[in-house]
Amino acid sequence: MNKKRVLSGVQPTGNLHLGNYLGAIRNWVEIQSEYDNYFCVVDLHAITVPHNPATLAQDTLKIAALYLACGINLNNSTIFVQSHVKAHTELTWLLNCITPLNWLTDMIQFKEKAVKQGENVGVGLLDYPVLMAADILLYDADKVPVGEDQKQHLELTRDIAVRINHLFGKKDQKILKLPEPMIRKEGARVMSLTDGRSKMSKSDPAEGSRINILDNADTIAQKIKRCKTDPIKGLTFDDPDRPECNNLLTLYTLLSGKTKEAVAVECLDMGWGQFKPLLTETTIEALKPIQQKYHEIMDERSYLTGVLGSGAEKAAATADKTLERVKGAMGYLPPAIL
Ligand code: AQP
Repeated sequence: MNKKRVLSGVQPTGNLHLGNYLGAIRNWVEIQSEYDNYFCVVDLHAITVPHNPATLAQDTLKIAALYLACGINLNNSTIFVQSHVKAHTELTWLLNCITPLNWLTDMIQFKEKAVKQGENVGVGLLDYPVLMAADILLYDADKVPVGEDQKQHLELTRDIAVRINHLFGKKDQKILKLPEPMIRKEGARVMSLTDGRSKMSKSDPAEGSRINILDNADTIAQKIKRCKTDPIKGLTFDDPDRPECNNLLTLYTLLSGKTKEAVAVECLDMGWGQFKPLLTETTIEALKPIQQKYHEIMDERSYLTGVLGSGAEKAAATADKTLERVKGAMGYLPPAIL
């Protein structure tokens, strides 16, 4: 029986943090053997906010190396760079033309990021979810493992697929497959270290708000030492008045591999002076093997570019078929076969 297909990706913008790892990549690794997986570095998304051309290529390689370092296995998974597969931009155009404008202006992430960009907000930021829909629909993905922040974009992807099927499909013949989000409860929303009510994010100007996967031991220790806590003794999950406490306990649970119940008992009578060194040690130990592997892979540049070259070839073969199917349904004249 054919395995169901998974697609997901991360933008090469800045450093990957624990939110990206626990909300997305770690879950990819855990489920990968059950699925046929496509994991892309979504570099076209990276320019929807101002970017640095001098670092984009290197950042793209870094994310691909981190996928491998975190445990993505090439026996189950294809790793590729989004801009290497031309069908992504072409399908985006076709989808743009059937997507109502108000579907995009309603997107929460657009509204939040547009405020930060002020008058310089570009059309690309508004169109980001349509590009994301193309990324997913090109691969006939069944499941899309993401963090909670992407749920609305997944719903939009489904709406766009329904619209294409409705406008151009035949009764029993769907053109595009409707994907489902795969959002794990634990780690779906890792919060900032400086404000337990906002999500940990690459674009937060406060470096101390996040722990990056590649942070060294001293940096991790400093960030945890300075992170926001509260004056209450005894640490508990799920208290709405203690968002920082819930977030730090959740990080400890996920990084230690212990159950929530075991952590609740272990930390019930602890103060922050006892808990912070424990979280620091656990974080450093959890990230150490990933960091070691990452540096080995980055030192073997030709191996990495080889992985991305064959990944792009395999991805393009799949994506081109979907693109042709959509163009055929929309009535395009196929190119002449010479
Ligand atoms: N804080 C988070 N908790 C859980 N999951 C998260 N993700 C991002 N932040 C968290 C998930 O990581 C994946 C990659 O997302 P991306 O590359 O699109 O990154 P992003 O959303 O741009 O990451 P940031 O840090 O949130 O960046 P900015 O600051 O630009 O908004 C996705 O699956 C996402 O859900």
